[in-house]
Amino acid sequence: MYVLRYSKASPYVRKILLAAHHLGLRDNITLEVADTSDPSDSLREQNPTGRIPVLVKQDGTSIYDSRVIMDFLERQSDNFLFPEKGDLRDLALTQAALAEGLIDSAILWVYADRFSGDHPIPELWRSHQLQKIEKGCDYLEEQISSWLSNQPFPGSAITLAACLGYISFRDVYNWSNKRPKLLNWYNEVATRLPGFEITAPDSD
Ligand SMILES: N[C@@H](CCC(=O)N[C@@H](CS)C(=O)NCC(=O)O)C(=O)O
Repeated sequence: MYVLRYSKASPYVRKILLAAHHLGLRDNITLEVADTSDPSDSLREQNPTGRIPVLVKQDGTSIYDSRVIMDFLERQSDNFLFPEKGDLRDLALTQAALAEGLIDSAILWVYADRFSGDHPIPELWRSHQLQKIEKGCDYLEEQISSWLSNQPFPGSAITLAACLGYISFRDVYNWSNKRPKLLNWYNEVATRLPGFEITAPDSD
């Protein structure tokens, strides 16, 4: 049994849970809520950066970040998240990296408010992040047809599903507006991933 330090709202945690569903490993993972804003949470002993997800293995060692956890889980299963080698692996990992980059920008957009204290929200910083999200979504609208081969390697689709779900959940950006191909991909591919509904973000 593995322990996943988690929060239901985290897109990186959702990525891990969707991967676990696909790999048939969800029942091997116990969830333990982590409070990333509490310096006394044991999370900081498991990951000095205080970020989730962290996976605690059976021998008590902790691994992070989400990419390392995905790689570890994939090795515990007979199913796959990414092609094993070659150009297809490079392509799938790059697609996942794009979705991760957009998640990073969405999180930074959210944190601009959360960590501005008594100061006004830094709009310049927010628009800097929004531009990346907008550009990324434009690119996806053009390229999403190359992501359609969801099976048997859904690693990049899982990451993009978590990304778009989070952008909507936090009301960061209306990514589906005037992007029919991306919306269609979300409805036809993302929502059909095993565990899609049960992993949806619904709280802090
Ligand atoms: N590159 C990391 C990013 C993880 C991350 O940023 N997690 C957020 C929650 S979605 C977090 O823990 N934030 C708390 C903080 O930055 O202090 C990964 O892939 O796991």
